[in-house]
Amino acid sequence: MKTSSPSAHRNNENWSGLVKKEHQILSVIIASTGGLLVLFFLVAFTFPLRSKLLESLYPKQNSEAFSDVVVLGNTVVSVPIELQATENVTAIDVDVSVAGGTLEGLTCGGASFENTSKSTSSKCVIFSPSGAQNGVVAMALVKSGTSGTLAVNVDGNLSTADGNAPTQGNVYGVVFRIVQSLTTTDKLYVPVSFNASEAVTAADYTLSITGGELLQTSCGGSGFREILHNNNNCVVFNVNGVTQGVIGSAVVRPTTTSTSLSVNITGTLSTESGRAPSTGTFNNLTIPVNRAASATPTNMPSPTVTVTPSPTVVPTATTAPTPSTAPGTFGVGNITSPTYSETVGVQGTKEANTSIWLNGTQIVTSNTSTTWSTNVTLDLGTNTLVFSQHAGGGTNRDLTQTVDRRGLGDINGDEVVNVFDVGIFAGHYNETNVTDNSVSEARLSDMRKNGVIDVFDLGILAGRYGSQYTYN
Ligand SMILES: [Ca+2]
Repeated sequence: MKTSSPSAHRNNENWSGLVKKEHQILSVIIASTGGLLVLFFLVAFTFPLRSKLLESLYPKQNSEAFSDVVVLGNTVVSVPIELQATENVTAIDVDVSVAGGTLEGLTCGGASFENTSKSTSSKCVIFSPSGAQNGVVAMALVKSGTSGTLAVNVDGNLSTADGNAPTQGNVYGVVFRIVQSLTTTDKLYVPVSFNASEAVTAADYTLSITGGELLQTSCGGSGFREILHNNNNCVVFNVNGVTQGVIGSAVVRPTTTSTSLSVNITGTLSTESGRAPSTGTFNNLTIPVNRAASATPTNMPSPTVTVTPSPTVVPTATTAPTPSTAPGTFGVGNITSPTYSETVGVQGTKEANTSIWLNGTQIVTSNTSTTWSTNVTLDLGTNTLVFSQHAGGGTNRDLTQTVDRRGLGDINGDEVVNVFDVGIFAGHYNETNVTDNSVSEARLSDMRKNGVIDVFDLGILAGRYGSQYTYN
């Protein structure tokens, strides 16, 4: 028999409401792809609310006034596709085309937007159960040509939860001028990439620049989606895992006196097993600066686009143990370990007219029943539970169980929620039918304990990222 606390019931009700909403959104998507396009209103040319800062760095596609952000010719970069809207957008279809280069790949979804289908290599249908007004919703992997401009053009249909388009909103690509060498007046768009000997499912990296300054960063690409983004630090994950890829981008500018600009990438790569690949490196870049064409650059503040993680819910857990011995003899049901649960229900069997004790404290007074149950509160770390059956004055028997309780998000149990936990999580992302009998990595990735490892669990993991715990 399962037991749960009142707070767990409330949480379950909240989540079931969200899941219903998610189903409604999916229904809208299905209806629209079935031809009821009235549900989506084309807003691709609706004038956007877009910050001056982003406008200056990333002018919208088809603009006559091209940005002075440049990209080196014959270079593969990962380009963010951004949402800007006046209302919460819950569903988007995105159609990407490239001029002046080639589209090499498309990663659908951002931290708050989930990919639901990708009909072709250039299209995404994505949704956000909670809705969002802005953020990166996809990353295009593009290779620049040799001259002219590289334009990542995006057509998007946006829908709010009621099935209507937002009053104002759009999704944006980027236009770059292609250069062959860097001058001190250029703001250069550079890729962040890695190579590894094994499939990498998560990366946590930080950029630093020598001979120049960092103006802006984007996280994701090559199937990697942003999970966290703080200034020059990115945490990204890829459910499939790849041995190499472009997982982020940066806009950099050389100083007026520099003869070369270096992009230094430090961080950690993780595989699905929650450890680093045997060999894996980020690809640092050093780019010569052509001083002949230098001029005084204008000051440019550095904006960041941050995707807000979804809500955090602490699961209250229950276990439904099966008594290990037949009624009439003393037994303790198995307790799932490791667990995040602070309180677990324990059931067992006993002889009639006996009491049950836990670690020297009586938890069930002597009675005629041949079964018993109790709730046990766990400390973080290792809990040694010694259950005893007492008959009269003596102790009949001791049964010991060891239960490992971990802090939420610390899947591998090393007292910190970091990229190695994300790596394990990514390896189990989208799994269904997760139960107490599943492997512990899957059980601990299902932080809501609803049998499905999905974007809500990702939101919890993002909310706990960087947390440190102390285990006994
Ligand atoms: Ca950990």
